[in-house]
Amino acid sequence: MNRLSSLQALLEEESLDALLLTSRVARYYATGIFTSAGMVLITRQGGVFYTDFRYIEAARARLSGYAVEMTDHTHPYREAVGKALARARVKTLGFEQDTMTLTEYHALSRALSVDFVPAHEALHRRRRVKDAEELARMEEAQRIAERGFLKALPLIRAGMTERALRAELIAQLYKAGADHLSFDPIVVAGPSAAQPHGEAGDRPIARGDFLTMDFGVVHRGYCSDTTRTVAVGAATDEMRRVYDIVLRAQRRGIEAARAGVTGRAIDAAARDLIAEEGYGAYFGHGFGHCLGIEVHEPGGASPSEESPLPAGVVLSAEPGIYLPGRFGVRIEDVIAITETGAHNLTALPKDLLVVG
Ligand SMILES: [Mn+2]
Repeated sequence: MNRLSSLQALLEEESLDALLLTSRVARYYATGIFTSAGMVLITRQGGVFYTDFRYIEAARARLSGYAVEMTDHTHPYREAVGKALARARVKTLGFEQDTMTLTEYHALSRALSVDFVPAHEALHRRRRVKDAEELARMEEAQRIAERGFLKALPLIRAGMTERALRAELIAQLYKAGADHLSFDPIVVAGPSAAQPHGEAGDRPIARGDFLTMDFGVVHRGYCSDTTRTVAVGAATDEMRRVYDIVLRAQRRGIEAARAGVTGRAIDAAARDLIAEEGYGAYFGHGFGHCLGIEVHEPGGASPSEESPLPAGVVLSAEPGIYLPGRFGVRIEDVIAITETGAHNLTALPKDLLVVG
């Protein structure tokens, strides 16, 4: 995927002469290749990919549309970019202020005689709208994660530790075709499941526990993210009631999602239902976050998201109820906003499953 012309359009919209991409993620977004080092400069005239000896062959072979320039000790990034900026008579340079270190910023701003303009938000507004290729990769990532999860499910036994189950789940995710994991899976049971992002520990999973598994894979550069809570052996009426509330809240939020609706409204649809059922104090995080090349990208559905979402935004739908010291439930799908509603990229069933 090559987004040179799309990023040149961003220059136009933001009244920038050029854009300097320094983060690994933004370089990938611009060029479709991952490198551990490099910079991408976008000007109105074209794009240049700067990298070092380790990546130069791959970059020359695989990058179309961009000029490729090698940097080294005698021709460092700052000098190479500086020359290009002078040639293109750049006055305003957009940069990624949220990921650049202060050291890098000081070095660049001393070396380059341009105005540095924060461009992180504009870049993210563009990145959050996914094209058909990105949506296809994300849907395939969900499928891979689901296949792995379904292979791990029958391995769950009362008496095994959260840590042991996490190891099985990781193995199954890779066997199902994951390139990488979006994050180390969260596997928490019983009272630990009341901590939304608890760490898998050495406590054995017990009969009667709720068990929450939050997992994701990376497929061709794009992340999946899924959470399911299952009951081990048995579930009390209260557990079933709480599960049902979370599931209805999730469906309510997804039903509220469509282009033009704010993240706040989507969140509120789910949050209000949970509050009406008396558990408002136990849903302490947002309904969902954007994701794509990164598993957490800026924006999503939470009380602070007050601008309307455009079609193509992909976000998680993951309400939860967490009762401290007792149990927790979270159900997470990933949805893509469309003009008329939301397309659910997740195909896993959501009815309460009793396993083990
Ligand atoms: Mn998530």
